[in-house]
Amino acid sequence: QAQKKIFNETDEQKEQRLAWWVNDRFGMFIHWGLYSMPARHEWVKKYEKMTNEEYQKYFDLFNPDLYNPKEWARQAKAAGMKYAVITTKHHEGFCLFDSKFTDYKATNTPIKKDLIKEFVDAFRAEGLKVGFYYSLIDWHHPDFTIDGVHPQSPSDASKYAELNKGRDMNKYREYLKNQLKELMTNYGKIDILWADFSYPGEHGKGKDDWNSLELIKMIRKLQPGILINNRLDLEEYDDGGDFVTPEQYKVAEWPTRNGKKIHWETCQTFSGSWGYHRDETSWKDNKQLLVLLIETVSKGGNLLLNVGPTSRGLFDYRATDRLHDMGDWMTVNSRSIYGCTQAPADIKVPENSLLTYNPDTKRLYVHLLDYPLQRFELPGMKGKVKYAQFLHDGSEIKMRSTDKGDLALELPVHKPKLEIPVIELVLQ
Ligand code: H79
Repeated sequence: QAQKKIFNETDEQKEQRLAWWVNDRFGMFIHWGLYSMPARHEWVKKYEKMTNEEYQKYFDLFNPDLYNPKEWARQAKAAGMKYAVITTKHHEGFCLFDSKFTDYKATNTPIKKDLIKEFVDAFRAEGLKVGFYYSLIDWHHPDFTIDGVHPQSPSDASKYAELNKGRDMNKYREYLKNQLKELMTNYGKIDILWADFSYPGEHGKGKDDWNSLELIKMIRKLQPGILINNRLDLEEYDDGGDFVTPEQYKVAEWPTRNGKKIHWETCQTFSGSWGYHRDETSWKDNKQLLVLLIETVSKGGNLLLNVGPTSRGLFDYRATDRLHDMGDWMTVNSRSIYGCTQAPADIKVPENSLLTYNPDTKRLYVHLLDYPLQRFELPGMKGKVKYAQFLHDGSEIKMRSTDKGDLALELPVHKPKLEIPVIELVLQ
């Protein structure tokens, strides 16, 4: 089958470019903008059909006086995250960075700072990789045409043409290009560009509206090592995106393209919305979050877990608590995450567990979701295991034969004091 390609890069070169990301597995998403002030979802402007005038109060008063990205970086790192992707601009159009091409930016609010510059410096200093989320959609720019996702979009689509008189997507395309050029030029090395999102169709926007082909070429030229997600609507090309991005749902199995397993990263929230939401009560608990991470790696993917900082510039205590608890688990169990992937297909998944596998060390990790009573059977593993131990304390787990002559482990009666204990099996 003929492959349509944009770049001259071999599969091997691509794997090298993505090697750090495949190894690291776990990153932090950060959604921060004016919407942290209403604190009721980052789509509030659309959901409540606010005009620019109604939304202006947030811009006039935006003053995150407690912003300290060093503390954010510390918390991300302590949770075991290795990279972070921040919203430089979300759909509302507000830029956290200092752009020459708009006045609608943080430097013109009471905080008067390039928040992205400080973010990049702080996260780099902690040894974390840095990514930029950039919204292709813009609900503030006067040339962005009103369509199905715009706050001012009327229910009757025949009214779009009238409303869009005076709006010029050519100018908006120039704006996109100019801003992405700034982001790819003014902040040093950038590891990820996370564009969001395309919705091709009659009342939507896609590659021709953004000029995606030109954008992706410019981005890769300015940042040759960068990874780019798949939301520029360039799916017809084999290399129109480096990884797919299942958002807020669980993939049934490792995603494929033309029958081949592909790179993927699921992005997930703590509580449903991405921006800070004061009143949301649907927060996932520690076990759910750990299962999310482990299950993702067990299917060969990455997890980008989101925090929505408050308008004062802090992580909400509910986020801080959860990051802290994940960090406690990661401190002793990260070996089952970093450098790991799906277990070989011939290995049977034991009951109530999730498997990950490190192909370099040939170690298999059994995550015990429901702690079994004493005997734990590993069907089909007889003669394949050299040594078994708990990962959190490196204590030996004795192996024995089952009645059927298979392999079983002798676990202590009491569950070790951690949410999901992990058994490390050193394979022959
Ligand atoms: O930034 C976060 C979200 O705000 C943003 N992506 C994450 C990372 C996002 N929110 N929703 N979506 C992406 C997908 C939304 C799809 C829909 Fe529609 C918008 C469904 C209905 C309105 C666009 C228009 C697709 C169908 C109609």
